[in-house]
Amino acid sequence: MKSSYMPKIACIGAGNVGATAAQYCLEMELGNVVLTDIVEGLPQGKALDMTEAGPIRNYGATCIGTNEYKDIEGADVVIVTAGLPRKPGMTRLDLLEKNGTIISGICEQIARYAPDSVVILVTNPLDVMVYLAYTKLGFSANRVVGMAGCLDSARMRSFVAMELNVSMKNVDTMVLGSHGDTMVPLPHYTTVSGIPITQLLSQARIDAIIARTRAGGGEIVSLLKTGSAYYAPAAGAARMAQAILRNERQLLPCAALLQGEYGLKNIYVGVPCVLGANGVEKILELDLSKEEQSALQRSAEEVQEGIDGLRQIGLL
Ligand code: A3D
Repeated sequence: MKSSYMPKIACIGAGNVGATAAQYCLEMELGNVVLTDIVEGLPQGKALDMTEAGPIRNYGATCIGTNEYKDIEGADVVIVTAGLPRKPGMTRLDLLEKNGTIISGICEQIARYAPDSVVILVTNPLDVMVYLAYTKLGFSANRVVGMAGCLDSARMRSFVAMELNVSMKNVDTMVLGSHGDTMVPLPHYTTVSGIPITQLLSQARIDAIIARTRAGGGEIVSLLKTGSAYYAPAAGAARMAQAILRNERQLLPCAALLQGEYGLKNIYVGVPCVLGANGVEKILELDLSKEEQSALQRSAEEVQEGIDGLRQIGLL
């Protein structure tokens, strides 16, 4: 990317997560934003509203809303949040079919109009949808990445900071695995200004933080009653976009394609990744305890079940 070049970010899905990600990208001055949705007027209205906030919030990038995929042409980063949440009465397979069909259609358009982009998937079930996107896009695996670990580790960081009454900025964590009940938070890689939390908190308090992190999405849903979290998920996606667009080589937990790392093959699951201009520049293999390694294995098995489900319904 040339240094004088204004990057282009396409946000596909102008719902809660997509529109909030667009807003963060504008506020962070990451580039010009194109907000896309199938609902007529929705992306146009939100984009105009965000444009009108620019003079007050002091950002100069443009934001346009559209129902036409041709407008994402040449995007450097594409953030995909289009999809449905699981509704009452819907099975996991129903959701796979609905969101899988949406993601497959969107990937065709991305491959056509933004063939050089790095794609950040957010749609659930995350690890399965990012694998589907990888197969449909035909991009190299480093350019297709899923956002979940940034969110899960940000939740854990917040809970540790609340527990110790310290700044969230001092807390670092690493959460591996799939986005869901089988995620693998790593307490011995969780520190406060370099001090492992195992020296600062009792095992019981650490266990409570891990349980709250695993249930983090559900906690927000039960408070909101309708809808699910979107500020922190959108912040995670924008953070990843920043690392890519500014070639920061930030070490962040992301869903990446594993080809033998952690003993896993041909599967997307959350692992520590160096994110830069080429997307996933490197996957780091951490030393895991026996329990953590088998927890990661269980997580991968859950993702594999989803991938098998996609095959069952003919989407793969
Ligand atoms: P919501 O506010 O309903 O927005 C989804 C948007 O997608 C709606 O505006 C739809 O009109 C739009 N849409 C549907 N089909 C298409 C299509 N073919 N092309 C373009 N747009 C389309 O949902 P949300 O923003 O709250 O959540 C979006 C997705 O992100 C869901 O699948 C969530 O489960 C998922 N999510 C994932 C995380 C992770 O951490 C992985 C966190 C939060 C939400």
